Amino acid sequence: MAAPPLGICYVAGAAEAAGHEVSVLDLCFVRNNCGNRIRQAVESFRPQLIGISVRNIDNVNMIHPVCYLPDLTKIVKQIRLHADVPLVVGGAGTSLMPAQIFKLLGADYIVVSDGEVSFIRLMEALESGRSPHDIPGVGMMVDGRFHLTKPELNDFTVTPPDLGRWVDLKPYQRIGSSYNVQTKRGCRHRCIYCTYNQSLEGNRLRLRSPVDVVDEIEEALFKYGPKSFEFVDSVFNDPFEHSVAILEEIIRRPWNAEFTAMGLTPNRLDKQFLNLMWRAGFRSFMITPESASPIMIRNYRKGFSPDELFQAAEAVNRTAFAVWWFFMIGGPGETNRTLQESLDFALKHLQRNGRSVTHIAHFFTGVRVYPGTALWDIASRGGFVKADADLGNTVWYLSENLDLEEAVEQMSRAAAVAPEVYLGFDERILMFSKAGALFFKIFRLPRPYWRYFRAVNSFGLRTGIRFMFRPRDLAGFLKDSLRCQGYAGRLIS
Ligand code: B12
Repeated sequence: MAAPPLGICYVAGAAEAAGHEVSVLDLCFVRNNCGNRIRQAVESFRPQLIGISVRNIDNVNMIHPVCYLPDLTKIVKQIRLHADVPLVVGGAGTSLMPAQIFKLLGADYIVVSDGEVSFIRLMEALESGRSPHDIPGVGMMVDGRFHLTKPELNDFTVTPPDLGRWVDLKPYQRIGSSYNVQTKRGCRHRCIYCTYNQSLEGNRLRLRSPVDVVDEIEEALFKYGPKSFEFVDSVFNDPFEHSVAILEEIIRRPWNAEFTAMGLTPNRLDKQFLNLMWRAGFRSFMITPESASPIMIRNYRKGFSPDELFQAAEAVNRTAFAVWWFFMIGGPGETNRTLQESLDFALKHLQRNGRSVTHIAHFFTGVRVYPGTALWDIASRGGFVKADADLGNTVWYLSENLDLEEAVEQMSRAAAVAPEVYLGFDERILMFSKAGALFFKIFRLPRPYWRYFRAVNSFGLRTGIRFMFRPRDLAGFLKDSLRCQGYAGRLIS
């Protein structure tokens, strides 16, 4: 699921609008010769400053953990080899653990949270020989110690990112990626594990005018003709009225486009709203209840009631959307009973049974513990996370009341009868996603391509190959994987 680098495009656009000459080098599809590409870019552009966007530090998968930081350090080494200029690091990954990323990459400056204003002010300070240490959101070494000035979260009124102006969108479009659009910043939810309302976007909602958002979509549609657009807000349908205004504005325009969104809440996801989404051009979306157990919905502080969740599922079942549901197993208070409640919800409400809707019910085991979250405090109070813990080490929460062997059994039983149930373990098939994308493209199958997970699972179940590649002792494998990483909860020893 390659995502065009929206963040760096915002920053590039803002820097250019402030009078700087800017060039973006996208390394997403460069496999082995990053060094060459970096050298060529440096030689042709001769930058006076280089910024790196660190979006992901790892894949947040406890079963198959992949850390991207070693590759990143190699990239930084190459940059240092070819350019003797200040190096600034920004992006969501950086904002999650600024001091650690700063140190690991040996950067000169980092920018936390929104990049546009801080980056420009940083460049102005460097140009005029002033120290940028007091610029909001900027981190650097001061008197031998890392110093970070608290970010200021400005209103969301920046230059539209114009992705195709900065990066080649064709390779993204070839593998089915959408054109990403942000309609707001900030999240007012208080889910215990989440970082969005903290260093990433803050909890003050900063809404863009619906007309501006749809103007941006219209311009991109005519300039680059993407097959689909994806809203990348933390929660697309919150505030409800803002999302309604955007959908209505899309409907008012004379063109048609296809939309999807990452992150909807079940709150007020009723027949009327779904109908509006459909009329605007939505054919799929992701939704993140994380649990269907009343206890866990409360413990995670999800901000909706179990009834709202059931009603949302029933309303979705009367549509033809492709919907990817996310469940996070193992948070504080999770037991095998609460897990079963979530599985039963998937088996009862998220199965196709002759309906036209396609559900994927994705169950992840373990909850990533990020610094600054309420979950971090819970884990610290339990003595599982030490105040001086090495944050570069991934830490997972797994409830002490969850019997892991039994949990694996429960999930496997559900997956054996429902192709909709997709386990973290199944992410292995993503290895074949490029080949899959080619197949779907040749046969002109509708996007997003993840809607075919269900069909793939169904095929796997019928032929008996679904569980063939699973480690024989999945619970044991999980425990080993946990032991290799930092972890919290029952398995600490
Ligand atoms: C939408 C989203 C997705 C969508 C993307 C859809 C799309 N077409 O773009 C989907 C669902 C596909 C997705 C997938 C994944 N995601 Co995601 N995703 C997000 C989310 C919610 C928003 C990202 C976004 O586009 N923001 C809008 C842009 C404008 O903001 P931004 O990139 O942060 O950029 C701003 C600043 O960071 C800064 N900045 C950025 N770059 C730079 C560079 C410089 C030099 C400077 C100065 C500043 C700067 O300025 C920008 C403008 O203000 C974030 C969480 C969040 N709220 O940020 C997670 C998040 C980025 N995702 C995350 C992860 C882990 C993933 C996956 C690896 C999950 C998985 N196992 O598959 C994949 C990876 C996909 C990929 N190829 O990168 C993590 C990364 C953290 C980590 N541990 O690594 C995040 C932070 C969520 C989390 N806390 O777990 N994701």
